[in-house]
Amino acid sequence: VLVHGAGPLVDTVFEEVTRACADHGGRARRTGATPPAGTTDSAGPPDGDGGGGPAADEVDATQVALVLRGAGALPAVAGDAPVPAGGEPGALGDEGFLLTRDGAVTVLLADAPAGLLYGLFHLVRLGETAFDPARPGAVHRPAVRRRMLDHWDNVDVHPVMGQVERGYAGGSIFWRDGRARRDLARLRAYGRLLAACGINAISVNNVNVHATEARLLTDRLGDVAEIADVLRPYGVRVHLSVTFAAPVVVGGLATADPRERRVRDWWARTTRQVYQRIPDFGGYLVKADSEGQPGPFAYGRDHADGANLLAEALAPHGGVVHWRAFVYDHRQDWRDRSTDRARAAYDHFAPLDGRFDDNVVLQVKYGPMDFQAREPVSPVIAAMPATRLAVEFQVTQEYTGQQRHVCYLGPCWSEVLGFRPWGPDGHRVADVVAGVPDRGRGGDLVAVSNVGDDPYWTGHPLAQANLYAFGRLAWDPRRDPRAVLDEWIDLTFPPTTTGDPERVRETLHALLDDSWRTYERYTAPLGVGFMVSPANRHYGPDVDGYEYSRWGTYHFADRDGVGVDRTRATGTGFAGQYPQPWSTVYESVDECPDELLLFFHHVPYGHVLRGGSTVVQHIYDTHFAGAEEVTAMRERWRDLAGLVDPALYDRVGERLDEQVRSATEWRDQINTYFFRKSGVPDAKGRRIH
Ligand code: BDP
Repeated sequence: VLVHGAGPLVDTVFEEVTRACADHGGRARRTGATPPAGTTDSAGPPDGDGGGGPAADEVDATQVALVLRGAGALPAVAGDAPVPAGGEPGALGDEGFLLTRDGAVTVLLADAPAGLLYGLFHLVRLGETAFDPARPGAVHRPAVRRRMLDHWDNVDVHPVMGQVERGYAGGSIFWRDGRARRDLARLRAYGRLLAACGINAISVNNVNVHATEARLLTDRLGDVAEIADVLRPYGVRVHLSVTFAAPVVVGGLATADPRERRVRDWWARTTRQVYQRIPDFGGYLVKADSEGQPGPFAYGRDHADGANLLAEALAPHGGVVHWRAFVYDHRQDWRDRSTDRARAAYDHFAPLDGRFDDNVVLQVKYGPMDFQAREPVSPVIAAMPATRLAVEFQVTQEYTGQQRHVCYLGPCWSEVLGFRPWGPDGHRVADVVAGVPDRGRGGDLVAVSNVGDDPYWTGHPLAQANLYAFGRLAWDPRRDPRAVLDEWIDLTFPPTTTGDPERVRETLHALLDDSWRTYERYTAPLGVGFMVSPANRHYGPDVDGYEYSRWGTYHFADRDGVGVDRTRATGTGFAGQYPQPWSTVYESVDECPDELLLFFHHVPYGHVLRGGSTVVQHIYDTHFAGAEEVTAMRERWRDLAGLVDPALYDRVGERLDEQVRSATEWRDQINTYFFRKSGVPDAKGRRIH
């Protein structure tokens, strides 16, 4: 295998190739490591062959060449002919690559080092088939330029949220008890994992910025720089969550008002220092005027003023600000039906379209509420064509079983990305994020990370599939999530490491494939959301847990019916935030898709769904079915006894036991609740307590 090119990322590629050759046979060669005169990147080691290119016999033996174009003369890989140029130099872009063949040689070309890195992982995914002479050449490029994970990691252990807010995989890989962990080997392994998933940016601390984290921007910047240094060779740029009040909290100013000269100067100066230490720093992530975080409202300014303040400081250095649209009144009066949390992001941000600087990315949760298992797609995504948007997913399973339940979210994200806000002939959400004239300026895909210091990275070993799927769908949102799942299974449980590979593959696929819909069946019905336990940090059922509280997350169940009237005609008007045809579809109780009925409408229990059954009967049926499916999953896992690693087998088994218990609890509480409210017995005569 020949690796041709210079720089830290190409070094990473060479290391990977060397490692693979050591494991599977073959020999790794390096050329082009000395950058051509005039370039400044001299981080690569000297050419493996002493600088002159491979000797003739080695040339003939080359079977695979990974070549960075522009890194000096193209090497010869077969006889005397150089590798094919593969089209216009530069055409492959910052991260793209071309996989082709030159006679007997498999050739991977890239125009930038990151392309070579992603190409390498592509080869790994393809395995033997990469070398099939019949494989047609193909260019690969990511659909979305920034594919980012947000870590909600605290530096200090938070008294309520712990080390990682909504973390279900142990401690943080970055921080412990107020200090940087400096576990560089683990960080390196993490960089490798991220690159293999196609993720190229992370933020390293919680969006809720507490006192110690605020200092990461200033006197604790060295901790961030260290992480950036380790992740750089994997093509991952580091971002930081900052508090809007930083000029006051760590800058010693009396104000953080965006219109004040000294505030702007402070951000400019501070940001310059950040870039001196971390030249490829990604930028800032801000949760402002949301759930108690400070923001521009305190100074009578709006979110565009706030975001542009930071954007202005970052612009000279090429950085971006991710400004979150998760803004709502978290002190609502539950008796007041005229307010609606679902409306809030649109009401705040849609009027600001066109006012954000070019390096502001408005980060919008995929649904209007808060990462529920089922929500309509946020109408903000269709309302801001002049603004860069990032759609935010939650890989960490706060509301989807907290990594104790198997819940493969690929199909959920794929539905969101494939949703067409302007109807069947219009663009998709994925197009808006990728950038499309008149509809979206192009932005990012972002997700809250599910990774911690757990030996399996994600607590539940099967939750790794979600991390992988996020990265892969961000690279190519049109991919079938089931194919992505199979890819993950093949990479994580390679045939050589398991007994009976076919059975392992089938069982894992069966367990994960429909698990999101299974989860939906046994939890809150028909898109109504929540019903989770406040006392138990959103784990397990508590139907009325949030019903009479300030958070704006209500289902309005009474003796006659359930659901939230969000119509224009009689409700909160949220349905009117969508373009046609969806605003009409959602407005109509007859046209609204069943799975979202209770998100948009308050209906009697006897209301007949499009699917044919009544609302209350549907609730009973899905809850019995969901819990049964989990029991079947538990049984099915036993098929793998002795076929996969025993520790992994036990870990998954324990969690499935808990999922059976929890799904049964959900079933019983939801069914009993609606039976008691409605007085309607189960048409199939099943026992409801
Ligand atoms: C909610 C979480 C909370 C986060 C918030 C956010 O419960 O911990 O701080 O989202 O996204 O889902 O800012």
